[in-house]
Amino acid sequence: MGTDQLDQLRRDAHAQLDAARTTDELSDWHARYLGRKGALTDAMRQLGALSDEERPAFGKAVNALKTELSDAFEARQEIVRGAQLNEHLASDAIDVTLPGRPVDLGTLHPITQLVREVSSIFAHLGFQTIEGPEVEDAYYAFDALNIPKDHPARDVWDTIFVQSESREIVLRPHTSPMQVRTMERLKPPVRVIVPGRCYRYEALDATHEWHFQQVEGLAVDEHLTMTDLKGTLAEFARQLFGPQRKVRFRCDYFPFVEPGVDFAIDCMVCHGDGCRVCKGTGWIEILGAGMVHPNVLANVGYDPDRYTGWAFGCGFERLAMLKYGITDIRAFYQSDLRFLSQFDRATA
Ligand code: 2U9
Repeated sequence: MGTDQLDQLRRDAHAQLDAARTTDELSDWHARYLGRKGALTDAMRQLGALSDEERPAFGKAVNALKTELSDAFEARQEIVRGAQLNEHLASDAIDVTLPGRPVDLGTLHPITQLVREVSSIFAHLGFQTIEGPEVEDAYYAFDALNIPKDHPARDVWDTIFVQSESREIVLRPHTSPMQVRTMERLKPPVRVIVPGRCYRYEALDATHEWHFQQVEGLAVDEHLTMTDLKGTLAEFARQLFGPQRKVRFRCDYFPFVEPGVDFAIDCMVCHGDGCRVCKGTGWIEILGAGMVHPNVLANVGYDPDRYTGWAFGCGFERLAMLKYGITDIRAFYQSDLRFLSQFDRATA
């Protein structure tokens, strides 16, 4: 190979390099000219065949060409990469004028929304919300609440037992165990509400679930009377079901309160005339309540001669059914989005 051929090689190399448009074409070019088996390595190999006079000048020329082509390669590589990047940016560009794709957001379960609403109403009346364990010692679920072992009242709660040998452990049938625990821990005045999931061994139908959510409230202090109970519950019902609600208190029996009452509001559908919702009576019972039994106060170490208290308990599903006109309790726990997505206040 002579200087002429080297010149030709140089021209070809530059021409092909200028024609390379992609990184693949660039690496082919690199292999063809600068690679281990490329044209310049070939040219170097031919040095041996030259005469002593020709060799130094040719060797120098090949080395110079190698440097020149390497520099040219790097420069071209910059240009090709830049062009490819621009092409990508152009083809992936986002059209900010297009309307966005809708994102489906989940919503809070209707019962969760109601738990928050009830907690907020009672927070404004000075009550703290507390939560407790769903698996409980029978002492807290029954004995401490004035329902001794073998007492017939215990059968009223169709309890699910987790263990019954050495110690009776139950799935709590109401949230009352947590009020007992709270009273054991704190001195009066006590004002708490306890929302939470409860369990009962029930045959299922449109108004009975084996698990449901309940809220119970408890206030204990000196000089508390039934008037405090009546005022607080009336305020609660009016905030939840409308300010014009009439309320009714009637005698009832629960072992942990004395006297006990059932609490009703006038029917918000027929306003007392009688309809299907109120079963023709004009009244809807929404919760049970009463003055805390002195035995329950004594069980937690409060002096029943000094302190009095009142308490209430009600089922959230029943409240929600009344508030939203739902006729089957099972709808809450079937995870049917057609039902759940109707309660789409994002957060409450
Ligand atoms: C303590 C003392 C007293 C809570 C009360 C009721 C009346 C009541 C049921 C109604 C339907 C619950 O959802 S339901 O099954 N509850 O009628 N609950 S008084 O009394 C207490 C609670 C805790 C320490």
